[in-house]
Amino acid sequence: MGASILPLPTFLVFVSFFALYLLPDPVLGITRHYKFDIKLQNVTRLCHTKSIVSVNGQFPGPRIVAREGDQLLIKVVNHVSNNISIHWHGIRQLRSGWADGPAYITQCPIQTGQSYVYNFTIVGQRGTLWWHAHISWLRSTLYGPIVILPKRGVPYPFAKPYKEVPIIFGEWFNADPEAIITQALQTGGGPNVSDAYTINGLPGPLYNCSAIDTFKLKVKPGKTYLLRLINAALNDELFFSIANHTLTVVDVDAIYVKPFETETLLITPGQTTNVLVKTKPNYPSATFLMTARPYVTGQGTFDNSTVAGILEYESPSNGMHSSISIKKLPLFKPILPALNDTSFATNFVSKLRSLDSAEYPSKVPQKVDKHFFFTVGLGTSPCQHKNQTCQGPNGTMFAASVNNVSFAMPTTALLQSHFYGQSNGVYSPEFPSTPIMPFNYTGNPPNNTMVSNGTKVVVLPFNTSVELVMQDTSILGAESHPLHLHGFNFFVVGQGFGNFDPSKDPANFNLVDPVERNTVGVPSGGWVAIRFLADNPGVWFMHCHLEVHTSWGLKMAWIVLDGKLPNQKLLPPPADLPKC
Ligand SMILES: *[C@@H]1O[C@H](CO)[C@@H](O)[C@H](O)[C@H]1NC(C)=O
Ligand SMILES: *[C@@H]1O[C@H](CO)[C@@H](O)[C@H](O)[C@H]1NC(C)=O
Ligand SMILES: *[C@@H]1O[C@H](CO)[C@@H](O)[C@H](O)[C@H]1NC(C)=O
Ligand SMILES: *[C@@H]1O[C@H](CO)[C@@H](O)[C@H](O)[C@H]1NC(C)=O
Ligand SMILES: *[C@@H]1O[C@H](CO)[C@@H](O)[C@H](O)[C@H]1NC(C)=O
Ligand SMILES: *[C@@H]1O[C@H](CO)[C@@H](O)[C@H](O)[C@H]1NC(C)=O
Ligand SMILES: *[C@@H]1O[C@H](CO)[C@@H](O)[C@H](O)[C@H]1NC(C)=O
Ligand SMILES: *[C@@H]1O[C@H](CO)[C@@H](O)[C@H](O)[C@H]1NC(C)=O
Ligand SMILES: *[C@@H]1O[C@H](CO)[C@@H](O)[C@H](O)[C@H]1NC(C)=O
Ligand SMILES: *[C@@H]1O[C@H](CO)[C@@H](O)[C@H](O)[C@H]1NC(C)=O
Ligand SMILES: *[C@@H]1O[C@H](CO)[C@@H](O)[C@H](O)[C@H]1NC(C)=O
Ligand SMILES: *[C@@H]1O[C@H](CO)[C@@H](O)[C@H](O)[C@H]1NC(C)=O
Ligand SMILES: [Cu+2]
Repeated sequence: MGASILPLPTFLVFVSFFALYLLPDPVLGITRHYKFDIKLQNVTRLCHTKSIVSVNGQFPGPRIVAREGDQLLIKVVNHVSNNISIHWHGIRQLRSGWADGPAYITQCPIQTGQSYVYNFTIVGQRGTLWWHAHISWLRSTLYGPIVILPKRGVPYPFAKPYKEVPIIFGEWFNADPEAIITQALQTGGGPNVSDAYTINGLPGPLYNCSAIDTFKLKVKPGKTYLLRLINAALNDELFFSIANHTLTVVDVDAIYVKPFETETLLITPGQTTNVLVKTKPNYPSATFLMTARPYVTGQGTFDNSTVAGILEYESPSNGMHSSISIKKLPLFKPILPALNDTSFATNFVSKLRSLDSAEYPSKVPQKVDKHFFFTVGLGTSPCQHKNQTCQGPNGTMFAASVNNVSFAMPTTALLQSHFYGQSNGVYSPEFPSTPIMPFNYTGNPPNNTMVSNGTKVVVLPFNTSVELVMQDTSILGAESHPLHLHGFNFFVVGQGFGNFDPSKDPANFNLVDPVERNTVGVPSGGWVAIRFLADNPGVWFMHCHLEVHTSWGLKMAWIVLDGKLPNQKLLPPPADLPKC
């Protein structure tokens, strides 16, 4: 039928006007409903079957797909004996702190048989984030991707990929991770390490009894794929590479960056990285491994194994490569940096810059209202068992702290206490803004390695512009710590090795196009400086995303007070908010 232009009948104009009126506004976004049933599921990996806590019987858990501007209503129903809470990692949660999820910080846990609807809107973010349990070590099996597409009709600032594929790294334990952390906290020693790393839940062919459990990415030649990488491992930063294929980094933590090419990338727990991969123009006579293994700076034992998936070119229809012949093709394996390659790590993170275009300007605070200097690292606490030695250093228990305060978890949620003005006996607003006893943070360890403890927070007036320097300590050996801040993105304005020098280092800060993100690695034996605007009222957790360090107390919270205007205030709690 040829094209002909006809005047629209009046009734059609009416209908289309009405339809437009009734259809969701593409700019404001739509409401998307999800239901998460938390239940047990049997899973077999490495020839070992065990019962895991999962969402909707899926491992890894279901993918959430939304557009920037959409509202999400996610009903979480707890059918297991564990207490549960779910965190939407990296979502800003503007005024909706009740939906953030860390147990005993913004909510009491969802107890057995209970449910809670997480209600939040995605504002000003597009890329990849993820969700995970935020209580004890349950996130070892409770995690999944959050894919945030740009608003309808808004293109990516790079060529539209042919396909998009989430790739989520995890850590598999043959034993029950809850038993592992319980045992470690009792003995005071380091927890048992994992048995494998996983890609989309699968360890891959480099482990015994695991070849069938291999993630395969089937590709066509001459196309561009967008890989949405997420590090959901419990305790390990990871190097990642694909043999014979270059990665172009375009987005981290749901913020666009200036694109750059790399053969290998580093991703800490809590971080996400979107990369473009261009496939070869013609069918290669080969298949290619994609692998990940840890970057480790600490002194404890760790899982040094390698997870692998396969990048496989689909058989062309002309039959030149049958699926049988593909199996006989040579297999190429990428070469990853040494497990302790700090110079690679430093070089990689120095390439990350925010896009800072007219459309996506970098809004790094130029002036600072409040400066903070926090030491982060390990220490010890006295053995809790009378007449027994503990398995931490010199018979003590491992601990970890920020400014020597090891965070003591409250038994009720901080956000409720704050909202109802009942902080008494729950938390104190006395978190030190600098170390109480300065020392040579990266020099010889001090004689006294014991930490103090308490439930202390920093209170910030609305719209305070904050600069925070986080300094690694060498008390039990220098170590890189991926610090994650809830409720905000921050700008990484500087970093370096040794002790931060407030008289010299700020002169080198990048206040033009620093990378904006929600999780940053504090360099091993060094420091990192971040800036953020405290424009989101609520209680916001900040912690190391190496779960064992969080368990040992490397965590604290910020309270951002309400502003004066009505739209600068935390909303009241939802009626179904769980109680302690
Ligand atoms: C898991 O396996 C055990 C032992 O075979 C069985 O008793 C249990 O019902 C299974 N659980 C589920 C959720 O399938
Ligand atoms: C979700 O939160 C918004 C406020 O941000 C509120 O207006 C709305 O009623 C809530 N929706 C549900 C289903 O609770
Ligand atoms: C941790 O490893 C030790 C030594 O292999 C073992 O005896 C212990 O049972 C393990 N703990 C857990 C909780 O699996
Ligand atoms: C893959 O890379 C290796 C090492 O650089 C090289 O020897 C090999 O020829 C490449 N293979 C293909 C199919 O590109
Ligand atoms: C991993 O650790 C084991 C035991 O400590 C060791 O035998 C092995 O060589 C290590 N592998 C790598 C790749 O470093
Ligand atoms: C990294 O490990 C290798 C051996 O595994 C060691 O020779 C080297 O000194 C280490 N490098 C650093 C910077 O610790
Ligand atoms: C600990 O040792 C002291 C003396 O050595 C003894 O009196 C006490 O009963 C012991 N306590 C426990 C809990 O074993
Ligand atoms: C443990 O004790 C030894 C010897 O007394 C000492 O050299 C070392 O520094 C101590 N380590 C810690 C972590 O306290
Ligand atoms: C801190 O210790 C390091 C390593 O021992 C040393 O090089 C540095 O000079 C010390 N710094 C100060 C200020 O004492
Ligand atoms: C630390 O211990 C050493 C040896 O026991 C001692 O010489 C030194 O004075 C102590 N340093 C401090 C700051 O107490
Ligand atoms: C916390 O500190 C108090 C002293 O302020 C101490 O009695 C208690 O044992 C500490 N708790 C832990 C878990 O270290
Ligand atoms: C679950 O959370 C409630 C409220 O904090 C607490 O009283 C209870 O002991 C917890 N139960 C388990 C199994 O951890
Ligand atoms: Cu840490």
